[in-house]
Amino acid sequence: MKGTVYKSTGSWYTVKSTEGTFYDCRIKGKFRIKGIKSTNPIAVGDEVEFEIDEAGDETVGVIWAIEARRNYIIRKSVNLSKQTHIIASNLDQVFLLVTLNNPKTYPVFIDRFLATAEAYGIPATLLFNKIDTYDMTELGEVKYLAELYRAIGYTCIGISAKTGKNVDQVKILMNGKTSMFAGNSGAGKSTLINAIEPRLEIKTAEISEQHLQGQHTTTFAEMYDLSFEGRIIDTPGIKGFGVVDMKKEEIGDYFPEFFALKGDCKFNNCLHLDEPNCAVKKALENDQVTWSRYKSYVQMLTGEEENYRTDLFGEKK
Ligand SMILES: Nc1nc2c(ncn2[C@@H]2O[C@H](COP(=O)(O)OP(=O)(O)OP(=O)(O)O)[C@@H](O)[C@H]2O)c(=O)[nH]1
Ligand SMILES: [Mg+2]
Ligand SMILES: [Zn+2]
Repeated sequence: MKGTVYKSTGSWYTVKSTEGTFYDCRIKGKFRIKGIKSTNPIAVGDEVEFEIDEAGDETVGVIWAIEARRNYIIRKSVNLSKQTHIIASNLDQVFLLVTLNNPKTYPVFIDRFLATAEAYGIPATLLFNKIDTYDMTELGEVKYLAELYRAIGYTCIGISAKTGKNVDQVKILMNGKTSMFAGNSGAGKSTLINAIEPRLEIKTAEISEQHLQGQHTTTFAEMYDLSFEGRIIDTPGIKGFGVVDMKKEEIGDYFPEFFALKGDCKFNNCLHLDEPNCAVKKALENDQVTWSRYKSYVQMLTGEEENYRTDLFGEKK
């Protein structure tokens, strides 16, 4: 039988068969997927082949094959720095929920996320959530950020998952697609899914008063069918996306506004650092490229990752 993985807890997988029945499955043997050292061999979104094993009264599926992935989003594993964790695969698009505070989403986090999506060729949209809580200054900041990222080519929407403001616009974008919501813990991913599909009643939780951060309420990625055409994947809050094995010369290509200028750099392998006649540096001086984007780029390039590595993924306490 063939099916799609809707949930994975590491030892159990929920698979929806092509006929539309859900099965609890385990995996058979070891899956080694070429080129990826991952802590989870099978992820949400994977297309798999499985067979039904009748053990006594129990019906258990056994996954024995996985189809090639169209794409996937990963994060680095917490303890095994060389290993990666696949968050989800076979995505049509990804949405990043950005919040100015409670929790604060840092620009470098946004830029890493966008570069990761570019690297895997997945269209990305930024959702500035919790706009019901912002004062004029903060709304101005949202406007500034939205304009910055729109100028690069990303769709940006200011929303409130709580009041439902502009959620319709998100629904329109989700129509007919498999989407993933990503963002820091507490940014409102699960709340937004509930706003879109109230019957799902996904668990959400208040921001911790002590740390002004989310509490890692969602612990496993899970896919849900929507009542309109489309599927959504809720994911646990993460602090960083891993772009593993990205070559130095490649990173600039995942910053679309840099990539557009690359042809005007003197050297075709220009890293936009100290090379002479660099079009990106020139654009930076003319304010056509923003410093925040450039800073994120340099940080990714120089592997200034200490914080990023150690601060990667707050495990459920
Ligand atoms: N005021 C306001 N609160 C919101 C909004 N969206 C989410 N929240 C609140 O933020 C808190 C965290 O929301 P969750 O949906 O649990 O966040 P999450 O991104 O799923 O977090 P994790 O599962 O931990 O990754 C909850 O108390 C929500 O009610 C919003 O638009 N406005
Ligand atoms: Mg959640
Ligand atoms: Zn250059």
